[in-house]
This record gives sequence, structure tokens and C-alpha cells, in this order.
Amino acid sequence: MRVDIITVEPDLIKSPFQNSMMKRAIDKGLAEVHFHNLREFGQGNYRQIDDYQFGGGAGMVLMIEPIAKCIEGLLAERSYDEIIYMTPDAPTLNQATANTLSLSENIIILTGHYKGVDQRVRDKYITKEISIGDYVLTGGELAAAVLCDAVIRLIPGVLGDETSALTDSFQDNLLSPPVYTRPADYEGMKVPDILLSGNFPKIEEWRSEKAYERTQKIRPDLLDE
Ligand code: 6GU
Repeated sequence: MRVDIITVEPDLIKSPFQNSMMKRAIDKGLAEVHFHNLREFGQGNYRQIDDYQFGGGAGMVLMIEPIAKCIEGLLAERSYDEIIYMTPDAPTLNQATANTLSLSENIIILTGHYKGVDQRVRDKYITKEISIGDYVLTGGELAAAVLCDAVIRLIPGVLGDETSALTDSFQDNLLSPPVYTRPADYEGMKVPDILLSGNFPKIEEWRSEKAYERTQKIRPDLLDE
């Protein structure tokens, strides 16, 4: 998978890709991530990328021309499965979306800033808009890193244990059951006997039950989906 990230804050977004799972995916050649600094596509001597909004109001809006120049340059090189815009006024990211995106060949991620981008960017280029939750971040950079993590770890071969992504919270719209490791007794706090029983069908049954109970209690909305 190739990911092209268009941003005004490249330094803010790069470090998650230089560590951990995303670094491993990149080192293994399973993912390729390219950063494009929107400023380099800015207009005039000052490389202008934003302007006041028509109709008045506080906050600057990212202009269409620099974004168009950057996106058109990428589209001239290859085709893209999705051109994604990270913005709080969009449907919330969930596991189903991450699963679908992990099958993509090439994606572009545009991260917003200030008051957002000129609506005509969204109308002309964007094929998918994603928020990562009901709160406001300063910019879409961290949200783009979150999206990339959720998607890239699902690419076959990225995770060491191929089955582990399948048992994640949310993979079946259920939260994960509780997990334990040694010691079996910590100051009187005991690991449930069933997990020490060696009866694997019973253990799976217990885990399903606990996953359901936990979901019912913390995220009942997931059970309605
Ligand atoms: Cl994608 N961007 C910003 N700026 N804030 C957010 C978000 C995205 N998702 C949740 N909050």
C-alpha cells in the first residue's frame, strides 16, 4: 500500500511512522508513506496556502489552488483508491472502515487545519471524509496518524501473529475480554480458574461471555449495529 499524506505540519506527523508497527510495515516493504508539505505548493513569494473566509468570520481557510496542484501532481503519476479528508465534521472512523481501507493499493490523505479547506476541494477531489471522534483537534495530522495505524496494521504480514488482528476489540463489534499473565495470584488477586484449566473450548466460551458483558456495560451502542 502507498499512502500520500498532504499536510501543513509534516514534522507533527512523521514520528509515529518512524517507530513500532508502522516502521516495521515500511521496513518490510508492505507500506510506503510519502509526506507532502502543502507550503511547497503555496502561491507567490510567501507561499500562501490559506486566506480569510468569504462572508467574514474568524479563522483561515486552506485555499484550493495549492491543494489542487499537489493532488493533480499525484494523480498524474498513478490512480488512487480513495482521496481522504481528515475533518471533525465527517463520519467517525470504525473498524469496518479500517478493514476496507487496508485493501487499498494507493490512498491520499489530506489533513485540514485552521477552519478547514475550501468546500470546493471537498466537492472536486475528496472521495471519503473521516473524523476520529467527537472532539476537536488543532489539525488533522494526529488523526491521519491514527487512521494510518489502524489501517496499516491490518495489511497481511505486518503483524507478527497473523491471528492477533482478528481478536482485537471491535473486530466483531465486541470489546476484548479481560486478559491476565503471571503471577496467577498477585497479593490475593487471583486469575479466574477457568483460564488455568487447560479446557480451551470452555476458555473460549468464557472469553465470549466476558466480551459480551463488557460491551453491554461500556458500549451498548456497538450491540445495536
Ligand atoms: Cl480528522 N481533525 C480534527 N482537526 N479534529 C478531529 C478529527 C479530525 N477527528 C476528531 N477530531
